[in-house]
Amino acid sequence: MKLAIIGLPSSGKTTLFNALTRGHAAISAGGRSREANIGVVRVPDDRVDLLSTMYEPQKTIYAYVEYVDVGGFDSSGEKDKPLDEKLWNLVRPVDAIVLVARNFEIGGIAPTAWSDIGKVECEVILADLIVVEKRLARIEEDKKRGRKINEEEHNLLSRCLTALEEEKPLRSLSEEVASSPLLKGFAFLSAKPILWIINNGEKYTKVEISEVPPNTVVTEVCGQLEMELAQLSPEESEVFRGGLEVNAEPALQRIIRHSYALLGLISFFTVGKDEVRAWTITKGTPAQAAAGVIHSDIEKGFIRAEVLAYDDLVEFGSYAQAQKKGRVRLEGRDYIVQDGDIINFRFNV
Ligand SMILES: Nc1nc2c(ncn2[C@@H]2O[C@H](COP(=O)(O)OP(=O)(O)O)[C@@H](O)[C@H]2O)c(=O)[nH]1
Ligand SMILES: [Mg+2]
Repeated sequence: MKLAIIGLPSSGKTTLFNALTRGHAAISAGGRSREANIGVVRVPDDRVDLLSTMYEPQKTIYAYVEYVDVGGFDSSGEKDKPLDEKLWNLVRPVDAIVLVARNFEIGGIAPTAWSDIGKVECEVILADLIVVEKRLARIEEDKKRGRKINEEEHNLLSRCLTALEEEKPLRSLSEEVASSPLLKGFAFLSAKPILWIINNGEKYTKVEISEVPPNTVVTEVCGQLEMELAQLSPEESEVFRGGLEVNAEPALQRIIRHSYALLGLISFFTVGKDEVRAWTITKGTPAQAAAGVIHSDIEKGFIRAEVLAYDDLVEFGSYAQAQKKGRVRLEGRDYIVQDGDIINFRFNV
């Protein structure tokens, strides 16, 4: 899973990036950094920890998340200024966007969390609008020249144009439009699920958000504090967290959890003496397609999936014991994989 962190300058993007990745990227006091920060973090998962203790494998592989702190967002508000294409190109390949909004005072400037969200959403919409208008103009030109055009693409893009002109993000459109294969290549920014993060200072006024739009999740963090905690040892940070009035769950875990939910992601596991591993799939994935995440040969040669629910393994204490009690099931290609399934794929090569 890949997430881009965007927001106005000095909203705390790099601070949050450091909190999430235990990184030490330079924090800008004022000015804006042009450099993007990229970090990979493993997804904390108690289930993988337990499986690893049980099997004592040579390798334990967690699911991971990649964060890109794109930096350099321009908030000059000059509408006719060309957008930073380089910045948006870093955001286009990601699965979801993390939008950081400043809810702390800086240099005597009062917090602007709610207007930050509006401004950044506007920029995102504008970036898509430019792409849609360009493509539609191209189609019109082809039409004039008597070339054959794709009516369905034209129709879909016109619907996108209407939404964007009304300042609505594409993620607010119906699933049928948003997930159309014809639009996939455009990698529209406003179609991506988004996590709004209210970055609170030590003293702050709570931002009340009553209505959350589709494919959007809101959460709050104290970026600065989370960064400081992330730079301590895990033991020390736990002790400090216990004595603080902050959310007991570290920002990293909370943000990953929200992102998984937002993207409809779940994990299944493979276990053995050589390797215990978590795999990430979309909710609703059938067994045969899930096999393909591991290797295309396993998908092609799929015979059956031997499945044990994680909770059953915990209840019976071992795979063999769970098997004795009839909890290990043989499932076919259409079985819908559930979060926490431990799977052993049987296949032909
Ligand atoms: N009080 C307070 N200051 C913060 C917080 N997060 C960031 N800052 C400050 O805001 C400034 C900009 O932070 P930075 O992470 O570089 O913002 P970016 O430009 O969005 O990457 C720095 O001076 C930070 O110390 C926070 O949660 N509370
Ligand atoms: Mg920064």
